[in-house]
Amino acid sequence: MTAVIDLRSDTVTRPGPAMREAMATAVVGDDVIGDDPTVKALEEAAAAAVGKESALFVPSGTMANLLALLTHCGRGDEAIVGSESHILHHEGVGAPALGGVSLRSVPNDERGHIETAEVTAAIRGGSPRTTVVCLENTQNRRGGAAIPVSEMRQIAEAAHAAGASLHVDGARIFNAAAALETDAKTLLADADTVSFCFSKGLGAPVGSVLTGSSDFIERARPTRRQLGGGMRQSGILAAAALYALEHHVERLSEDQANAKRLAEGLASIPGLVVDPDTVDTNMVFVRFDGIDGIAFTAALAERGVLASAPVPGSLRMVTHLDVNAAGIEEAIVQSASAAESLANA
Ligand code: TLP
Repeated sequence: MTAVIDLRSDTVTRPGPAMREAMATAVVGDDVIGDDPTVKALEEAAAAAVGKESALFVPSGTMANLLALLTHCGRGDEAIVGSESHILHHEGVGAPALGGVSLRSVPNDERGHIETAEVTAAIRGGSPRTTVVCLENTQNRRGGAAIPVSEMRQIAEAAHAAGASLHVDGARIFNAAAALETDAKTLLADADTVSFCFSKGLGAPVGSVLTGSSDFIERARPTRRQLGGGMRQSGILAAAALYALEHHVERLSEDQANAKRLAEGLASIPGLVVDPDTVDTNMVFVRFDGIDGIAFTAALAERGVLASAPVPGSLRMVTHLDVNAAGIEEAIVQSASAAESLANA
């Protein structure tokens, strides 16, 4: 059998030889003491890439979002999040559990959009008090949809008018920028804070950042320590992230073309329901018509193609730098074979 084609997530990528070389040769210090030059270089480059003053390197996207909420909100304050946000569904209820922050959700529609009026209506000024509105871009549980600048701007204005801040969970913000044919700075111009990940489509093994004003980041720093996120010779990880930022942003459009091709191929297979027009970035969500989704996922895995199911009732395939165009064609062939085996069962 050929090598496994792992489309469970873009988090599964492994560092290639050039990235490993950058890690092996990184100049490091002790970042908790504040003297790791590679971490400092990464934080500067990351802040610049999204047009913010400062950045803080953290182990995960979950910690970056948690730090954002713990810094924007005091105990008893409220954060507004999308009903399909990663913060609400996949981050272990961190901000409520650890910071006494309440999460109030506003609806994400089928394509991940949030109505500005819903945000305005949800913001509260008394007790509880809304101190931050969170947007996710790309919108993972809504097919990896890219949320346009105009929507980001309107929601930022609504938040700011009510005295709240805007935090963007931009785990895959460079995928969004590529899909919208803009740059991350433009897309994030109205955001107060932004988190993004090196360990997803950018292909680094570990790491995310929280970015924002220098004052905000200095307030977040002691909380990172409190959460156990202070890392020592983390320049080794930062070197991989820096390599990713320098070499793997431009190529994200390849992953997105592969996702489109995958969606088109899957759409022609009886029993699979996919709309290629809804594929904005590197995710393809598949629904089923007359086929059992769990049995299909298992049949596909037997054929060497792995997919995941973060949203019940659908299957997700995510393209990334470890799967090329030939791998995508193979995934389509094996999907057809898996679907046929179940139709004939
Ligand atoms: N998402 C993972 C899973 O947790 C679902 C994935 O495979 O897509 N924000 C967004 C929008 C994310 O998609 C993720 C990870 C995170 C934050 C958290 O990042 P990590 O896993 O680094 O904590």
